Amino acid sequence: MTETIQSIVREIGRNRSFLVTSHEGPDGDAVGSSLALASFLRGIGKEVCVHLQDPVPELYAFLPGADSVQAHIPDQKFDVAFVLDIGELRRAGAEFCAFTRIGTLVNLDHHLGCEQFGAFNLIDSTAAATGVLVYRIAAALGFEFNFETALCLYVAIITDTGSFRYSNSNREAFSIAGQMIACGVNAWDVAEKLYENQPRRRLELLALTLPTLEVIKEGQAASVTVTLDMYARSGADAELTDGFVNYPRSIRGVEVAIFFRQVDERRYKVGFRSKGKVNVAAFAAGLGGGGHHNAAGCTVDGTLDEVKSKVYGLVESTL
Ligand SMILES: [Mn+2]
Repeated sequence: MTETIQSIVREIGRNRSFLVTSHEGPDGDAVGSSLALASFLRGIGKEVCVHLQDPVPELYAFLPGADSVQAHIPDQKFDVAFVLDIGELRRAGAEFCAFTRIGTLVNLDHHLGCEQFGAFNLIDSTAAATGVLVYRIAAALGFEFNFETALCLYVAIITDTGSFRYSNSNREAFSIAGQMIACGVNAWDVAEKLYENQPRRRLELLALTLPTLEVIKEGQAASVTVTLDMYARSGADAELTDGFVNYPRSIRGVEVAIFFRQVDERRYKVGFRSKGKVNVAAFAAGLGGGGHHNAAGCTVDGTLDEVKSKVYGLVESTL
């Protein structure tokens, strides 16, 4: 057990009330790791409040404890606050950042270069998900995982590893998933809830999006585009475009996929995905955004043609 985990275990042992939070626009790891930590802490008799500034996405509403997530922090003091999967503290939201009635701040994260804002910082970029760090803490305390905790941890790991396809799908991730299956988690039940449960309008939006495919730079880069007009025609919204960028990336020979998503008359969010050889964080940074080696994004103002020529220019001159 590392010294940091030992310190966190000690903090858990000698305190009673806990606040747990994660980032804006929570994904499967944010929700899963927060609820797993809450479930574990409640399981050992602690008082826990989970606060997320944005609502839990419909997709993760089946997770045990999802209905107890608070949009606002209750007016009380907490002995310990856990901040999960965040990269930088400001992503916890204005309400949490202004909240001062906290004894000890603990930071659990697997983002490379996460800020060390906690009294204790358990940061390990080799962990496939923040859920893995929650597992390590609970395991260090000898916690016997129940079905509820196991389901939350499994979802944290399966979503952050792209169903065990991404390069972070290491032995520890498979090992923990295997233990969670032994606790009663059913792989197909979870897959069905996460991936076989799409609203029809998502496919209708996808059907409008795929004809926008453009392949550039001798097949090394490809893009798709979603416009406000397509939302209106399909009845879908931006939340349902999650994963669309994987279609251009899936083409043989494509190293970089680009997703243009209109957010205003003359404003586009631009998402980049890499297969691994190209660092797309550099593209996003060149346009005022940021991100990781394989996933990054930025916002660019202009008409679609202007935005495309700016982005394509950068990609073509760099690739
Ligand atoms: Mn994560």
